[in-house]
Amino acid sequence: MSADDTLADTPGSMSSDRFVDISYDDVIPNNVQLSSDKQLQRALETWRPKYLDWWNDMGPLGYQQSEVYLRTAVGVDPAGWAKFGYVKMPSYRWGILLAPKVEGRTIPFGRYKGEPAWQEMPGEHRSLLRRLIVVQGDTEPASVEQQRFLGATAPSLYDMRNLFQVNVEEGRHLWAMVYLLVKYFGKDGREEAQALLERQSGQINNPRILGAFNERTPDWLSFFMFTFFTDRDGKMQLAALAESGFDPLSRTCRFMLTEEAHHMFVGETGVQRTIEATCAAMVKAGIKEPGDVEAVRKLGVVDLPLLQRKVNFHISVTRDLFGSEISSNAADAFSSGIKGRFNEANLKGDDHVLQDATYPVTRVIDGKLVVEQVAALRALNSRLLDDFIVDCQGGVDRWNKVVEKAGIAFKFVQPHKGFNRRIGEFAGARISPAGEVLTEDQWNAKSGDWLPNDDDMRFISSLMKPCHEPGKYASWIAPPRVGVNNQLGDFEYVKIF
Ligand code: BYC
Repeated sequence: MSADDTLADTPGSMSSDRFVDISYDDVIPNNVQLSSDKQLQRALETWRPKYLDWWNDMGPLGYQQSEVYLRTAVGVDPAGWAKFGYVKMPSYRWGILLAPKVEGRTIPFGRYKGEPAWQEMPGEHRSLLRRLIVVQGDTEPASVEQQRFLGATAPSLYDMRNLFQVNVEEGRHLWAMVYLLVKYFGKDGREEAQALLERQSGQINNPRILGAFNERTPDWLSFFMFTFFTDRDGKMQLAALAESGFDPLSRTCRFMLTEEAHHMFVGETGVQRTIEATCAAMVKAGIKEPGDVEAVRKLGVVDLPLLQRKVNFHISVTRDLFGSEISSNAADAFSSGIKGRFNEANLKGDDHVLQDATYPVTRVIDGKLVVEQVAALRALNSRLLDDFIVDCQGGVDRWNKVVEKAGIAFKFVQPHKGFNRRIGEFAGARISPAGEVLTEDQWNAKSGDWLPNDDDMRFISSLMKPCHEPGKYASWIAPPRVGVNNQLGDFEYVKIF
């Protein structure tokens, strides 16, 4: 079936951005008038089979013929944008959905502030826009590749379903960026769309663009940490791009944020349920001391200090994704009206142009941490990183409540911003989680206490035994409080064939 056949107007449908002119049975749910856009159809007809090949080769290993209880985005009406039902993943209906157009929207920042948002490509900013869309697009398939092997060790069918939900939605986010590339960037857009399927996470010759997306996600704890921290970078970056003066990018990112929330939920509750299982096992065995690692591990749960080391690793790798704290790229993107700050349009108390403003940035100068006032335009990555750190804290506080309730004396903390960084102001410096600048020898003597070591990874790996019986959970993780779409405890989220 061609996109043309499948996307013909459906009887009774309404033709507007809000009410999508497709039925649930269509292959590509969309609100971009795909059925009447021959050029877009042609581009997608070429790209889609290659995408499906990529999904089969690099997407979840196994389970492709299983029936998975998935949500599919079918429209953009907040009251009913998604449908739940059993789907075989290769038949998932990856769609192109943009948040409804806001009539009269103006560019909220930069030198074009107050001018009407661009509905067409602003020619002079084409290459900057293309670069940002490509970087964003590259992360989406990368994360699917990183998570490819996890199905086999899922701690429950509920978790397995959540993994696959995240995977198909990252696939949809790739579609979202590919839509922008092929619709607005002509031949080079089509080439970039192809290249997004060719780079591979962790590959030496043609790796993914950003560092964190070439790391391994070898176990479920890494998956939960990734979806809590790294997907939250996704939230922050998408929110900054959602402010863009290029309206199609803004609308695309706004809708992606709807799905992103679930990914962070999977991460936050995944870590929380791990902590719950640990605390419950410790209380039951009468272990009060979180540092009694051997005794805790014998219970088949993850000790809290190891969880802190996982936090330290994932948060530091994710902080690198914000780029250099001081960046002329970020200044250009802002001044050009392409990428704003988090929550830009609602920020009070400045002119949204930032010509004369400054922002405090922590730097390493002569072996010391010094806070310097830097031109705010050049410090935008630093500011977004600070917003990210604040955003993370809510989840960390909720994790701590679980530990506190169990009466165990332990507190999760975010390490210092400069800890274990490879990009930006702190790259090359050795900084402890508490924020002391260290010598290389001091770092080498202590880093095994701060980052997961080989022994930790072996232990985590030993816990990764599949638990695929409906309603049952692996020893190291507690059941969720509520089922997906309010399903009951023994619901068969994945029918494995
Ligand atoms: N690794 O001035 P600089 C998500 C490069 S996650 C490798 O420091 P800039 C998701 C940089 O590209 C969100 N390279 O920083 C989450 C540049 O290279 P070029 C993804 C890095 O440009 C989970 C050079 O260093 N979206 O959605 O101001 C699952 C100098 O750059 C890294 C975005 O990131 C790194 N960590 O900002 C699924 C939004 N950091 O251009 C999905 C779009 C920097 O000189 N991207 N470099 O060759 C951007 O806004 C910016 O590209 C960055 C960097 C924030 C990434």
